[in-house]
Order: sequence, then C-alpha cells, then structure tokens
Amino acid sequence: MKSFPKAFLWGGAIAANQVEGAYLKHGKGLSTSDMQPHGVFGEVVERVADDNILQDQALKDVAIDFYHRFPQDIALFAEMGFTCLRVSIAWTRIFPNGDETTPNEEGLAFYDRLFDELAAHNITPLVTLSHYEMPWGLVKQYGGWGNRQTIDFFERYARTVFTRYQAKVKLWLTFNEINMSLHAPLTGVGLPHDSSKAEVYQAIHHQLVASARVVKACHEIIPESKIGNMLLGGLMYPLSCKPADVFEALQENRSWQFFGDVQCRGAYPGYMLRYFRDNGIELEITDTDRDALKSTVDFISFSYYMSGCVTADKELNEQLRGNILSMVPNPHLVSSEWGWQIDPLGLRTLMNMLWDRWEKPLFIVENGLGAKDKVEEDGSINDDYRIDYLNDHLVQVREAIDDGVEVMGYTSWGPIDLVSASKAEISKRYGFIYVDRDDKGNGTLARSRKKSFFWYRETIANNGANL
Ligand code: BGP
Repeated sequence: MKSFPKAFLWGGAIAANQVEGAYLKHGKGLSTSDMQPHGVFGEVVERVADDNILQDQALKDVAIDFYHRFPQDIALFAEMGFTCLRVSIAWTRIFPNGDETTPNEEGLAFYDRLFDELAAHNITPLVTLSHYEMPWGLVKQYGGWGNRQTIDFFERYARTVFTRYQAKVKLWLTFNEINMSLHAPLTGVGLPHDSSKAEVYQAIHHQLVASARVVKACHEIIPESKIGNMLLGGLMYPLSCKPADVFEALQENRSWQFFGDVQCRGAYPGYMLRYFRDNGIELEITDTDRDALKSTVDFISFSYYMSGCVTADKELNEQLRGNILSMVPNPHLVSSEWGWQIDPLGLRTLMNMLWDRWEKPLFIVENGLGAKDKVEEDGSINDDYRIDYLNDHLVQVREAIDDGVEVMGYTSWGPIDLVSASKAEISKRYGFIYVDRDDKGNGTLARSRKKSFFWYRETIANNGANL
C-alpha cells in the first residue's frame, strides 16, 4: 500500500479575521468581516473606525490575539512538527480602504515578521489572498465585487504582496471557498442581501477574472511559485437511486464544481451557459475577460467537513434542508454537535472526483471537527472525538493516495482554537491547542495542549504510518 509521500506537507490552517484581532492596529482598515461581528449569518453592522461600543460583543476584534502572540503559537505548531501553515493576509492591513495606490507599510511589516518566524521553524507558508473578507471601503464606495473596478484593486493588492514576499512565500491561494460567493453577501463579497441571481453571478464573474489575473501575476513575479484555487468541497449524494435524484445530485455538485471548471479549464462550462440561458441571466463577459480566464491554477485546494444529500422532490428538499446552507440529512451518518454530518469515506470519494475531473494536484487545506471541549480539573483536555475524526479522515486521504490521487499536503482547520466563521463563537473549537477565552470574550487567552496535540505530533513524526 502506498503511504503519504515523503514531501507531504503537514500542518494547520487559520484565517486572519478569525485569529489576529488587532482589528484597527497599525493602520488596518475595516473589512467586511469587521462589519459582521456575529459571524457570516449575523447582521451586517455599520461601524466606524473609532467605534468601541461593539467591542465587548465583537469577539473577532481581539480574536485569539494572534497578531501579538504569533511567535508563541508558531513555536507550538513547530513542536507538533508542522511543515506547513496556511494563513491569510488581511487585505485591509495592506490597503486599508482598498483603493489606495500606496500600501500601508506597517501592515506589510507585520506579515514579514510572521513569515520570518515561520521560516525560523522551517514551516512553509501557504497564503490565501482573500479569506471571507474585503475592504469595507470598497463595498461602501464601489459596491464590492459587484463592481468590475474591484478586479483592478485586487490585482494591485496581490501584485504588492507577491512582490514584497516573493522570497518568502512560494505557495498561494486566491479566494477562500470561492463557491460560497453564491451565498453572497454572507462571505464578505460586499453585495446587498437582496441581490438578484444575475448580480451575484456577475460579482462571481469578477472574482473569477480577478483570480485568473492574479494567477498570471503570481507566475510573472514569482516564477517558481505555485498558486491554487480554494473550493468548499460540497460533496452531495442523491437521497435515493431514483434517476431524478441522481441527476439532481449531479447538478448540485456542478453548482460548486463550476468554479473549479473555470479556474482549472479556463472557460465557462456548457452546463453553466445553459443555466444562465434558462434563468434569463445575461452576464457582461468581455473578450479581455475570456482571455484572462485562460490563466489556470497550478493545483486545487479545498475544505471538507461533511457530505450532504439532495433529492429532486423540491418540496421534500425544502422541508429537510432548513436554511440555505444546511443539507438533507443522510440517514447513514452521524452528525457533529452543529449538525455537520461526519463522512470520512466521502473525503476519498471527493478526492477521486476532483482528481478525475481536473487532474491537478490536490491540497486539503481545511478539515476538522468543531466541538465543545471540557477542561478537566488538572487542566487536561481529552478530545478523543477530535482524534477519531481526524484519524478517520486521514486514513481516507491515504486510501485516495493509493487510488492514484496526487496530494500535496493536509492542513487541518483551526490547529489552535479560533473564532468560528459562521457564528463568531469560540466555543466551537477545532484546535490541538486550547485558548482560554469564552464566547463573551472572558479568559486569559492562555494556550494549552490538548490530547490531540500529542496525537498529531506523533502522526506527523511518523508521516501518517501510525494511522
Ligand atoms: C470554512 C471556512 C473557515 C472556517 C470553517 C469552519 O467554511 O473557510 O473560515 O471557519 O469553515 O466553519 P465554522 O467556523 O463556521 O465552524
């Protein structure tokens, strides 16, 4: 049996707005994430740069204070043997309003310190340019991704960071879970809640062009780099073997695979053009855009937490799904406390699906179990449920490798507890490292090692042979 390749990258993944805090420090501007203090499902709150009123409630304003504590945190990652850390750059630290022509030096200097610290521990950075946020200034003044000019602002930002960090960062990602833009404005693309499908797809088109343009820029500025896309791997099964359910599942999977099709093949697929026709959606796609889209990604990265089901019976679908982001429950699977259905074999299925479709190396850049942890009297945290979840998923990664899928690495989500994206709570914990902070913001922010910390350390030391 094949095992994990020698050069396999092991580590964890975090995002600026969920860990850094220091949300206005050193010239940082407000981002869409700062306007959603209660998470992507929460209200968008109008706030100004000197606004302290919300600070008690806005957990993300301090988050886990990674901005100040990163040397200590990186030392803990190094202790686990990480060879890779996925981070994101907060666009608003570099261009606070988004449309400036000169970057904010203090913001640039922060990421220099961060990348230097990683280098000191031989940890390879994998850097996401945009993780669920953009400058609020671009939303207010330009209409966010709804405006084509945002492409130019994003490219300027990307070229600035490629140039600045070219010697330090060789692995890049464009947009986190770009397919989640379908659920705009939740993921910070700056569209109003009542946007039409046509407006959402036009904004998505702008993001896809921006993604392709920065792929090109990355190759120009850092020839030895690799740049990938990032998809939420929303694996969907048909609820039954009825042909109509099977076809529904195909279409549902295409609703997110479409993003990868454009990013990997360089053009809109036929099924999407038909969808636009059938729904009376007319997008502005110029010849220059079509040309830009031809710059395709080097690898595919994705998140995977769960699978879901879908049925062609519209009524039943609505009834079982609840809200837009929940899925029809699979009777054969158990769920996490947050209703996310745990399906390790689904990861193997998904990896094979992506490999067969695009034949580009894969990078699993998010996977993990959000759970409430209990701190014992002696301070220990026995998170066997997390170990089981991760172990079972990694076994399937190994199977997929044996199936012939090329895999660059695995970064589990939230190796240190962080603020959740969906509800901005910290009690939904993913970490190997516990952070003493509760949903109200109480706590010392002290770090401690959970049982899973030692398990992951052993896993990395053995390159997965212990699984
Ligand atoms: C992904 C996001 C992450 C992360 C994760 C877990 O969709 O890319 O930012 O937060 O989901 O979700 P949550 O934090 O809601 O548990």
